[in-house]
Amino acid sequence: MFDAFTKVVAQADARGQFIGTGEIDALTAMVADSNKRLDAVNRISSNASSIVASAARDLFAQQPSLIAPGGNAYNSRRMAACLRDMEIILRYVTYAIFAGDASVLEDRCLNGLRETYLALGTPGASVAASVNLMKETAINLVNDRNGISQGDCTALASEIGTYFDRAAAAVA
Ligand code: PEB
Repeated sequence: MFDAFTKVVAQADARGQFIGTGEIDALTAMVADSNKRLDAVNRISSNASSIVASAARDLFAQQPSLIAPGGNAYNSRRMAACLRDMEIILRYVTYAIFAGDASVLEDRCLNGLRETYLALGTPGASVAASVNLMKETAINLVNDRNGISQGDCTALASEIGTYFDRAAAAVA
């Protein structure tokens, strides 16, 4: 599990080299923008249950067979497991945003998840759809200019998008 700094250290060490100016510049830019990063993590984390609930509502509206008899989210036990899975994935995405690195998400959440869903008979494409729905809400929340210092969050929003994309691609 790396953050943006330890990842640079590990890569430099693997090459047997000092940390280069390009890497220092990139990390300097990241530090300069770190309040935006922490605000984004805070906004997503403190709205996690509504992000999950609204994505789940949209998913089941788009794919009603999931909650019909025989569907993988049919009955309250499976519905609970589904909402829990969405929350777990969102939680690891917030860790990746916080760390500025996807390895925590990859290693502790996505690694083997496709195989788990295959074994469970859970449709991975539907899980990916739920991740994309959460992505939409989370990024809108990050870009909401109300009640926050104004600034350019374009780069951060697209970085956040890549973590959701990795999660969706891992199970699709
Ligand atoms: C992954 N999900 C489920 C299980 C596991 C995970 C290990 C089996 C054990 C259990 O039921 O608790 N656990 C989860 C995860 C991590 C982890 C992400 C990462 C660290 O440790 N069903 C649907 C939807 C989708 C869904 C498409 C979007 O129709 C999810 C929600 N996951 C779902 C369901 C089950 C499940 C289990 C319904 C229960 C399946 C079953 O028991 O038949």
